[in-house]
Amino acid sequence: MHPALARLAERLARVPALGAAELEAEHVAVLGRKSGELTALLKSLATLPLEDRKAVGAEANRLRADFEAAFERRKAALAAEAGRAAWRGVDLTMPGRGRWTGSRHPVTLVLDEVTAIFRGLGFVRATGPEAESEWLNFLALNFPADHPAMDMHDTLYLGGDAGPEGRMLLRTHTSPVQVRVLREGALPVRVIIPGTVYRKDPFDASHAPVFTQVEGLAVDEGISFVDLKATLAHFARALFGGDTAVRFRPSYFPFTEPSAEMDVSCRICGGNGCAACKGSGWMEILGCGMVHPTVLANCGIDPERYTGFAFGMGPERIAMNRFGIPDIRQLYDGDMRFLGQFG
Ligand code: 2NL
Repeated sequence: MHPALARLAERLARVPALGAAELEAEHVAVLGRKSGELTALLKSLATLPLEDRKAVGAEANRLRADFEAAFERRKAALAAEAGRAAWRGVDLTMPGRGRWTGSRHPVTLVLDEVTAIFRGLGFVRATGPEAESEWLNFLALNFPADHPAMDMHDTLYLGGDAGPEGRMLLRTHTSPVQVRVLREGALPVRVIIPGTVYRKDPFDASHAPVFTQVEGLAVDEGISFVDLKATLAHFARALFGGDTAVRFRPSYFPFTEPSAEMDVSCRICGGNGCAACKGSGWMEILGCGMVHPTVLANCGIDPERYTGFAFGMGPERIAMNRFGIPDIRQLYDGDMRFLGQFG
């Protein structure tokens, strides 16, 4: 027997034990076009004596087919082994992690409901910037220049030079949007304004430095306090249920006269008095009033011809009351296990 055939047969027997890198090297060493031992043997057949050529040639060709098959098999076996190694330590009986499902924030749920109710009454949504001037946020709204809300202590001033309408600040309510709408002068106006507002408050169970407000405004000829009461009573019943009682208590805001707070019968106890309403049977949900004539005049509107009502409420408070959330921080500390429960 040709000595190369014997050596190659031994090499073939060792293929099933080779590692991945050795397998590559062995493939080159046996079948490589330039340096492969079997390739060299096949090339040398022409130089053999005629009587050997046929037998050696047949054996060499069989070896080539056997090597090719052995390399393929070993390669597949190594790939399967690597696949199994990747799963080692993975417990296939563990429950899956489940897909993340988004949900709406409780404040968004309330905001959407409130705006939808007013949309049904012909109000349109308006928005405006969160950085405003002293004029738009305070002075146009009839705040006296020495009002405590204007203090550095209560309002976040932005620094930098004062503009033609005073220093710049982060709006403390959404009312400057209403001033912008009124200044445009396209009357009558019925707007509902949801938005983020800022106050220099500590972040505690009942205050947040960044929170949400919804305000509404209707200005036209002949609007009276009756329109205010009927509109807001309808709103309360749409939001809290048709059997909700409402009451208006006198209040004070610089931008409305007269001013009132609207209470609704407590949804927890139905008005009998409980811990949630501190025994009163009522829950305060919004402030409102007839737009102060000075505010209309500041916006270029003739207060002798036009009147209007306005109101404002805090959706956080309504959401906390509706869902029984005791601490406003739970709405804003981003714990999705908590926030995922509502919408
Ligand atoms: C509250 C009370 C209120 C308004 C907001 C308003 C806006 C203009 C003119 C007059 Cl441009 N009024 N807004 C009126 C009454 C009350 O908010 O307790 N908000 C959380």
